[in-house]
Amino acid sequence: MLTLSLLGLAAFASASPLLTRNTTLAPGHYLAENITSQTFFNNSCTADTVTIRKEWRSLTDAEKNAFISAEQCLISLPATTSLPGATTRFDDFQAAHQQGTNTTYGDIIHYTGQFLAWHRWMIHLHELALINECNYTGTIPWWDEALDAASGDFFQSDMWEDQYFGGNGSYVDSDGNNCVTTGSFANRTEHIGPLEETTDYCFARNFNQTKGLTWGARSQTDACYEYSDFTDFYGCMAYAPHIAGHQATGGIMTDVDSSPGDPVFYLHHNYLDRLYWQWQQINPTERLYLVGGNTTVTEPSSGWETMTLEYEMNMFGIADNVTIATVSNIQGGYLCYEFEY
Ligand SMILES: *[C@@H]1O[C@H](CO)[C@@H](O)[C@H](O)[C@H]1NC(C)=O
Ligand SMILES: *[C@@H]1O[C@H](CO)[C@@H](O)[C@H](O)[C@H]1NC(C)=O
Ligand SMILES: *[C@@H]1O[C@H](CO)[C@@H](O)[C@H](O)[C@H]1NC(C)=O
Ligand SMILES: *[C@@H]1O[C@H](CO)[C@@H](O)[C@H](O)[C@H]1NC(C)=O
Ligand SMILES: *[C@@H]1O[C@H](CO)[C@@H](O)[C@H](O)[C@H]1NC(C)=O
Ligand SMILES: *[C@@H]1O[C@H](CO)[C@@H](O)[C@H](O)[C@H]1NC(C)=O
Ligand SMILES: *[C@@H]1O[C@H](CO)[C@@H](O)[C@H](O)[C@H]1NC(C)=O
Ligand SMILES: *[C@@H]1O[C@H](CO)[C@@H](O)[C@H](O)[C@H]1NC(C)=O
Ligand SMILES: *[C@@H]1O[C@H](CO)[C@@H](O)[C@H](O)[C@H]1NC(C)=O
Ligand SMILES: *[C@@H]1O[C@H](CO)[C@@H](O)[C@H](O)[C@H]1NC(C)=O
Ligand SMILES: [Cu+2]
Repeated sequence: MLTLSLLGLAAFASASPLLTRNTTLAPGHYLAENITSQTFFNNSCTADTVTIRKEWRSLTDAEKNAFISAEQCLISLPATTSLPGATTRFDDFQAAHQQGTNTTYGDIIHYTGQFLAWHRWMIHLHELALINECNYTGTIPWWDEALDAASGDFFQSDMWEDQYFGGNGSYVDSDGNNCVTTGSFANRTEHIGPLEETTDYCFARNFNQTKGLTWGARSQTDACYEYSDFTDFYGCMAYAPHIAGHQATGGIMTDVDSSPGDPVFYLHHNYLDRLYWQWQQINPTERLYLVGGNTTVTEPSSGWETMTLEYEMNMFGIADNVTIATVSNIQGGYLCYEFEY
C-alpha cells in the first residue's frame, strides 16, 4: 500500500488568538460570520461576477449530477498536454501534479511555500476546464471534512453513494489494490502512477474511519489557524487537515504523486483552499499576501532561493505560469470566487 509521506508538524509557535470564535455554530461554521463573510473584491472581480463554491451537500440533485457528468466528460476528452501517461483531459491534471512532485527536484508543490497557492491554482484550472470544455455551469464543490469528523462517521456524506462518487473499494486485485466497483467512476483504469510511474492499474480506495476522525477533526484546523507565520501555517495545513481526506479515503488518494486520479481529490483540496482562505480572512492585512519558505526542498547548486509573491508557479503545459500573488486573493481578478460558508 502506498503511503503519502507526512510533513512533520512545525514547532507550535505561541500565537495570540485573533479568532472571534462562535461556539454555538455547527461544525464547519466555527469562525464568526463577520470574519468569513468579508470580501476582497479587486480589479475585475466584483459582487456581480463572484461565484460561490458550495459544500457538496448544498448542491441540488441536478447540480450534483451535473458535476459528476462534467468530470466524466473530462475523462472522455483527449489530453491536450503531452505529459507522460496522460491520455485524457482528466489525466492532464493528474500528470501535472505528478510533474510537480518529481523527486528529481524534490516535492516542490507540497514541501515549499507554494503548496497552498499551487493547489488553489490547480483547482481553479480544473474548474475552468469543466466550464470551458465540458459546458459545466457550476463551481467545484467542497467536502466539509470537519463536519463529518464531528459526526463520528467520516463517510456520512451522500457524495459516496452509488449515483455519485461511489464508495470504498471492494475488489482486491492481484496487485493488492482495493479497486472501486461502485459509483460513477467504478472500474476506472488509472494511467498515471503509482507514484512516479506511468502504468495501467485500477482506481482504488481503502476507507479508514480512524484516520478521518483523527486528522479531519475541527481541532486540527483550529490549531493551524493559530499560526501567524506563513511557514508554520502551511506546515500545519500540510499535516492533519491535508492528510485527513487523503489518508482516510485511501487507495490512490494516498499517492503523493498521482492522488488526483480520484475525482474526490478536487473536493478535498477545495476544502483545504477554504481553510486557507479562512485563515487569510482572520487577519487579511497581514495574511492576504503572505508567503514564506524556500522555492526548493534541497539546496540547488545555485543556492537557496526564498519563496516570494513574484515566484512563478508551473502547471506543466495546462496553463501559462502565474505568480503566487496572482492567486493570493481569491477575489483578486484572476480568481473570483467565495465559499458558501
Ligand atoms: C453565532 O451563531 C449564532 C447561531 O448559532 C448566531 O445567531 C450569532 O449571530 C453568531 N454570532 C456571531 C458573532 O457570528
Ligand atoms: C467581528 O465581531 C467581533 C465581535 O462582535 C469584533 O470584535 C470583531 O472586530 C469583528 N471582526 C470583523 C472583521 O469585523
Ligand atoms: C488589487 O490589485 C492591485 C493590482 O492590480 C494590487 O496592487 C492590490 O494589492 C490588490 N488589492 C487586493 C486587496 O487584492
Ligand atoms: C458544449 O456545448 C456546445 C454548444 O452547444 C457543443 O457544441 C459542445 O459539443 C458541448 N461540449 C460538450 C463536451 O458537451
Ligand atoms: C465493476 O466490475 C465488477 C467486477 O469486477 C462488477 O461486479 C461491477 O458490476 C462493475 N461495476 C460497474 C458500475 O460497472
Ligand atoms: C522527473 O524529472 C526527471 C528529470 O527531468 C525526468 O527524467 C523524469 O522522467 C521525471 N519523472 C516523471 C515521472 O516525469
Ligand atoms: C474499506 O475496505 C477495506 C477493504 O475491504 C476494509 O478493510 C475497510 O474496513 C473498509 N473501510 C470501511 C470504513 O468500511
Ligand atoms: C486505520 O488506521 C488506523 C490508524 O492509522 C490503523 O491502526 C488501522 O489499522 C486502520 N484500519 C484499517 C482497516 O486499515
Ligand atoms: C531555506 O533557506 C535558508 C537559506 O536562505 C536555509 O538556511 C534554510 O535551511 C532553508 N530552509 C529549509 C526549510 O530548507
Ligand atoms: C514556469 O515556472 C517554472 C518555475 O516554477 C520555470 O522553471 C519555467 O521556466 C517557467 N516557464 C516559463 C514558460 O516561463
Ligand atoms: Cu498535491
